[in-house]
Amino acid sequence: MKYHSRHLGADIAGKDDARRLAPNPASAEMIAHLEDAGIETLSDRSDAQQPQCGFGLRGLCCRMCQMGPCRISDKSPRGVCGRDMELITVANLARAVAAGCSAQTMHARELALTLLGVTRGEIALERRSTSRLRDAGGALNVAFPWTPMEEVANSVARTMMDDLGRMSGEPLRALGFAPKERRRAWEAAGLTPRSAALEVVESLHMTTLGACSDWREMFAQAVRTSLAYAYSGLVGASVLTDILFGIPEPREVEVSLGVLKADHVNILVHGHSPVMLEKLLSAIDTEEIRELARESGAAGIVVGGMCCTGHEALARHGIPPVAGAMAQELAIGTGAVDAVVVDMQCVLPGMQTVAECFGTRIVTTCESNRIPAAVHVPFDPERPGTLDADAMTIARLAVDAFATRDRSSIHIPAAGGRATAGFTREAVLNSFGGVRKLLPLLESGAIRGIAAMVGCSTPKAPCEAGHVSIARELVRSGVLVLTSGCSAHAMFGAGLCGPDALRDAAPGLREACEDAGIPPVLAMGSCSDNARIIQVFAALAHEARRSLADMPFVLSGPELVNEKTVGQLVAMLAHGITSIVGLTPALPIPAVGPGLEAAEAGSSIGSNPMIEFFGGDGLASLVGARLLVRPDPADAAAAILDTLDAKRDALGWAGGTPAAGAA
Ligand code: XCC
Repeated sequence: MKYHSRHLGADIAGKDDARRLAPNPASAEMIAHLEDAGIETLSDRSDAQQPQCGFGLRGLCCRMCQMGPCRISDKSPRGVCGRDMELITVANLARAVAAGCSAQTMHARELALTLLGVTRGEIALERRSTSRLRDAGGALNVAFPWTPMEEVANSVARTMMDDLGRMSGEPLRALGFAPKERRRAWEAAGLTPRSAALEVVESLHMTTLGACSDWREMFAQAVRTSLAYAYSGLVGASVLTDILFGIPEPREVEVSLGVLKADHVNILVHGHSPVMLEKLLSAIDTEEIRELARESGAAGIVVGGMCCTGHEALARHGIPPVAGAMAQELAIGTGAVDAVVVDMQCVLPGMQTVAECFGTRIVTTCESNRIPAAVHVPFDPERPGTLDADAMTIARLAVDAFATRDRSSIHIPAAGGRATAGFTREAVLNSFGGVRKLLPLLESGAIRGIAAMVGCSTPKAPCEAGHVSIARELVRSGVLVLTSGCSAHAMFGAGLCGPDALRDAAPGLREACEDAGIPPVLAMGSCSDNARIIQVFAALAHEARRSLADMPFVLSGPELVNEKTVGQLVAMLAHGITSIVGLTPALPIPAVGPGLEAAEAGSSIGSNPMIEFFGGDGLASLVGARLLVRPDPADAAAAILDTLDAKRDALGWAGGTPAAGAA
């Protein structure tokens, strides 16, 4: 432990903890290796920042005008303008959601423009899924069964683009993908979203000085923005990616850094949008590039996946995942990586330092994302004419890097493993024989509940340890886990999606998963594919004829980092999914006011209007969910199980499965 944060009521990890406690042995080995080599990484910079600002950690500082910065305490309970704790914390939350929505909007925009380019014949891609396109046309109400597919594709892409960007106040068309029960609930609560752009602009407007003084209305705006994000952004990107590149099928792959090979060209793909990735994989597969690699003395070419572009590569091509976003420096630190091809988001500026130490070439492919020393080969979906040639340029550059780099300092951890991943809504339901077979497993208690485990990993915890220890306890207690993004990378590294993952599972869950031929932790893809998790939840709630808020489902985000994941958290709450979060700064459950003493003593339960709203009846009466903060993984697992059991009790469903080994 680096130190105990009285503000978070949590132990904050230091680099030593990451090295000792990282559940993925490859990560632990690389942290030690880079320390020995004197190369700075995320953990060093995190250590150097400690202790972090107690006001910032609780979302209590306001920098939204130039009279500040202001910070809230018992001594000064209002900022200069008069904003109080509630208004400041909710404004910080709303701005984080707006930023997250903006990022996802750019991701979905790239895909919508790509689909338009394909329909116009400007991009040499074939649409891979007619069924997803047909469904999207239906959900967006732009196609009849007899409408020609090219016309449907055009209408889907244009409607999605319009949902991202229009400034009029009409409701989001992509709400056609949402459960009807939720749409009614949002409408009744005044939470129906308009376009993503309008909701982002309105969030920035309402949070600027003197524009809104009612924190409940500001929170409602954050919810509308999160829903625009969820449906135009997450669902938009997930559906468009399926239409363009095909619906994934689960597949078993090798995982972790051990997939890199010292005598091969090693290329990592990193980011979120898979358009350049698809072209790059085709380029690497050409005789020209294979021959170039042979001439360079390479025994072959390895492509490894990082972050969410890694999930896209895994799900559709079986590319092995090597690391989540927060381990990107560790991957480059193997010294084996010839090129990292990055598109958009979660590309840490610090990776450049490590890349320079090893001569690794960084290639940026998104106009939004520039890195000073990188080679920039951008994909502009509005001018896609050079896409194929650009992909070849990148492939040649990676092979050239192999030929010219100093390869004397390669250190590839041997630790690895296997994982089954690439689950869609269809794959999850079909594995169990359909929603009609899966629901009775839930009703009987064979499966105690379903937890969505999502989001980033933070250096405040020992390198993915929060995700892994919670997931292990949930599986042991009979909970099926659906995961995505960097949480899924943590599960891969710890073997929780692998062939032995059922060993410690509760009997009911083990039997159900053995019959289905799946692990107890199902990796459903990138962060955008949280859309798939919502769809599984929605299918079960529909089959049970219940509200989503009634069902034994939870969200666990133990280490949320990116503003995108804050937006996803609010969207899940809006779906009635009670959420248990961990070491997350700037969330509006500050340990201040009357609850200060309890919070400082280490409890996350105090009493102030924020805690009462999010953890009590305020949010519950609005959308049917609660937000609980549990930084300690054991406390988080207990809160998840309590939440699931309370839902089961209210439904009158049988009790949960006893934990494995329990009497
Ligand atoms: Fe977070 Fe999404 Fe980024 Fe990983 S990648 S750091 S947002 S979990 Ni999608």
